[in-house]
Amino acid sequence: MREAVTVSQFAALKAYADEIGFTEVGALPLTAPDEAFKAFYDNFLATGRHADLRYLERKERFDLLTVLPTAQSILLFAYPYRFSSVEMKLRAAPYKIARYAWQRDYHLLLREKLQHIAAQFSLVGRAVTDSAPVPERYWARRAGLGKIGRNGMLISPARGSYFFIAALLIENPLAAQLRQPAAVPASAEDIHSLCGECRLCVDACPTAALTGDGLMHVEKCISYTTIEDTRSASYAPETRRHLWIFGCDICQQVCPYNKTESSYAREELNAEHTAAVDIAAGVVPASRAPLKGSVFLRRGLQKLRDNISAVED
Ligand code: B12
Ligand code: SF4
Ligand code: SF4
Repeated sequence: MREAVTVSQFAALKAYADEIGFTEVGALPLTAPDEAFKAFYDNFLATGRHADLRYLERKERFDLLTVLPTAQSILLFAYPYRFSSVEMKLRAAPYKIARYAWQRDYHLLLREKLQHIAAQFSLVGRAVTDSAPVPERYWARRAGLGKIGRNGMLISPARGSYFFIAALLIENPLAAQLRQPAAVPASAEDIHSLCGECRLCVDACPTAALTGDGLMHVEKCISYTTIEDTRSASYAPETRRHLWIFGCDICQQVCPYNKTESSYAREELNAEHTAAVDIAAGVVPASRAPLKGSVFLRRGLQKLRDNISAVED
């Protein structure tokens, strides 16, 4: 049995995490997701909302032990990625690239950071950020990192939604004082308390992808079309003028929770990748080499070219 994470160790871990850019940290003993979530998720799949994202059908997503069979606990982290320097470039760019894509690939960046944290506090485990079958918003919400908004984003009432979620599954148990009872109110309550009557995101979505209940029709979302869909993007004329060629931030841009100073990350933590600057200018490199270390690499050059053509047609 590994040593338990104590209250003082967790406080020190949070302080260290803050130094390296994480704004929130939550901890949960390993447990199964509640039945309400499972039913919700099954319905999401049964109604075909997930388009052709077949990996979302993997039922291991309900069982964290498939990710780390010896796990005892899960630590959840929020890592903000909105930088004022990028805001300026994005405003001036002829083609729009989602904010998250302007920096080093977050899979690499955050895995390194979580490994640092694990090493610093002698924790044994596995770092995950969209790299294993884990429903991250669900666990992060349950760990208290935010609430689910009408746009489906996990939103911190204090800091908005421009943050990644990362998880560290660990073999270490949590001290009794850290084993807070996990209250899991229905996500509909989140929208009620967070959004109230606001529907700005739903009204702003150019493809009517959002259904107003925190869910979306994935195949309609520009983020899906420009990143995940293996076919060439084809846009309706009214959508083209928005010029998003890689991801989409419209339903976050309009959200009042992202209108505050505290939705920005500390500028010194910006790990900007130069590929974004060129692509946002409409220049796709001739080879894959300049994309190394960026989120564009996995999508390939042809997909980028196709996305640019799709908004120009
Ligand atoms: C597939 C995927 C996509 C797909 C589909 C998105 C979707 N809404 O399902 C596409 C390509 C469209 C996409 C787009 C984006 N994505 Co994405 N995506 C994922 C991925 C890999 C899986 C999501 C998933 O499981 N979807 C299935 C649905 C059912 O689950 P969900 O929307 O994630 O969460 C719902 C449930 O958790 C539910 N819920 C939560 N708690 C509870 C409790 C109960 C009781 C119940 C009933 C329900 C419930 O509420 C949520 C909203 O409905 C995750 C990473 C991961 N491994 O989780 C990232 C992730 C969700 N994406 C992320 C980001 C940043 C984006 C974009 C902003 C990127 C961009 N700028 O283009 C957009 C945002 C679009 C939007 N409005 O959601 C972040 C979100 C961070 C945050 N603060 O919420 C994640 C977590 C990646 C990460 N590690 O940071 N994404
Ligand atoms: S990311 Fe863009 S297309 Fe997708 S739901 Fe939000 S506003 Fe609509
Ligand atoms: S824009 Fe309004 S409705 Fe949409 S998530 Fe933000 S507060 Fe909620």
